[in-house]
Amino acid sequence: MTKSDVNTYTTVFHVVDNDRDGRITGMEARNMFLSWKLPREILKQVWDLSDQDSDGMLTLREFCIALYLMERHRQRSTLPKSLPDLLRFDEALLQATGLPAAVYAGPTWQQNPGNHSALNNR
Ligand SMILES: [Ca+2]
Ligand SMILES: [Ca+2]
Repeated sequence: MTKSDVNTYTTVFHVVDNDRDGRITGMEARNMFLSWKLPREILKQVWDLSDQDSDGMLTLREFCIALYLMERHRQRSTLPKSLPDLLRFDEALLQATGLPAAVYAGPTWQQNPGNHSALNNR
């Protein structure tokens, strides 16, 4: 996945996320998914592959994966049986959305705004 892919997907994400809660529900995704005119079972497979925590909603990260899989399917008509590690740890995607675990570690580094030296040390 390239950075410009991720940028495009992010733009689509914000359009599709009607209530702006940062998650795409099945309802929100429906029209966009249908506009791809893929068979229903493919859409279901794409959704299941992308929804990594199976909460029935897609985060930005999961949504990027979904769009990527649909584009890939359109080009080559194949879907992976399970999500390849290559995609799970895709560099452009991680840069844009962070590691999945970072979601839960959110507040701790806001408490130390002055302590960025370790992060900035290149
Ligand atoms: Ca939403
Ligand atoms: Ca999810």
